[in-house]
Amino acid sequence: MKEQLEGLLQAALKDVDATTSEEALQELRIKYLGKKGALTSIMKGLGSLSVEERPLIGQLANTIKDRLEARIDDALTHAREIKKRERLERERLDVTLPGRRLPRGTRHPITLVIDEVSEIFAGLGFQVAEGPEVELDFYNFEALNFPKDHPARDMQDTFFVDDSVLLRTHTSPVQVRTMLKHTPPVRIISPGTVYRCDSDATHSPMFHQIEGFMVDKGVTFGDLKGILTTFVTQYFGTDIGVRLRPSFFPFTEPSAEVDIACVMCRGKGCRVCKQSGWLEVLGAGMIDPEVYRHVGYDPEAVSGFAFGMGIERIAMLKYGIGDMRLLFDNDLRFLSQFRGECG
Ligand code: 2NM
Repeated sequence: MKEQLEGLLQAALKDVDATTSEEALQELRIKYLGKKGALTSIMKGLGSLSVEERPLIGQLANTIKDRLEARIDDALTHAREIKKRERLERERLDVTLPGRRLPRGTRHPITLVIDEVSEIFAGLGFQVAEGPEVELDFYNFEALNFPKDHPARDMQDTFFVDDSVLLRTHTSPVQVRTMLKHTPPVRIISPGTVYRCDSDATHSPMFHQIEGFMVDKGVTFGDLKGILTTFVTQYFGTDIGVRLRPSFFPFTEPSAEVDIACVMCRGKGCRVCKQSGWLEVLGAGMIDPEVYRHVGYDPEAVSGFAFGMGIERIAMLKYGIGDMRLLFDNDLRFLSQFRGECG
């Protein structure tokens, strides 16, 4: 039995030495030391030994078991170590590799103009307000002193949903909503999308506006001129020429148009300014007392001015865009030329 045990030990050690995988080592442990293993089966013969031999063989069996156990544990530790090293090698990361550049989007020029103009008016104390594009006739026309038979209310210009609901034709209803909600002093600009039933090379049925207004005690036409001149020179350059011409709007009296010296020819006369040397950039005026009555302001106590501009036109002048349709085609070769930073 002693020879049997020593033979088993030699065979087992040889097996262990020849084995590298964790799974195979676990199987060897079962094969030699398990409940139905080789050692157990040899020890079944213990009962046939003499009383003197039995403890000696028992001791030998224990020693063999411990040695084998220790060898398998060592081999397992070694196998796990190798496996871990292989995994680390496989998953090796070169942290010095340069990163992959993500393609960056650009702001649409319409958004860019809205952001730039808002920034200038924010500096003059104005807040940005927005409102619904599907509007009530009351906010779009009635409260703004557009008489029922005014040409701007014609089916030709306005997309009606029904008798009293329409797509806003300007962002002025935002001013009306603001005045109904807040008492003076108020200083607001309202950028947004507007709709008019008009479509050709120079008119899109969907376009964009920025309007603004200011109402307080004692606001004068001088304030209008000062604020709008400040805006225009900050946006188009301090050396740009500015002039005001008399005009008409249903919601302002008196009304004016703000021109800048042509950005292309600087006032000499060219195709862009139709040889006049001037470009119209803003409509404006002192808010008509009739508007105040509709929103519950006292026209005797407060006064103010309002203004509006078409963003497509401003974008074309600012960025030298020759065809308005470029602003609606969304061709990336065009759009990617504008500034990438957002916000
Ligand atoms: C313009 C020109 C002149 C305007 C007036 C108002 C309101 F609601 F305060 F009466 N909002 N916007 C206005 C005035 C708009 O756009 C060419």
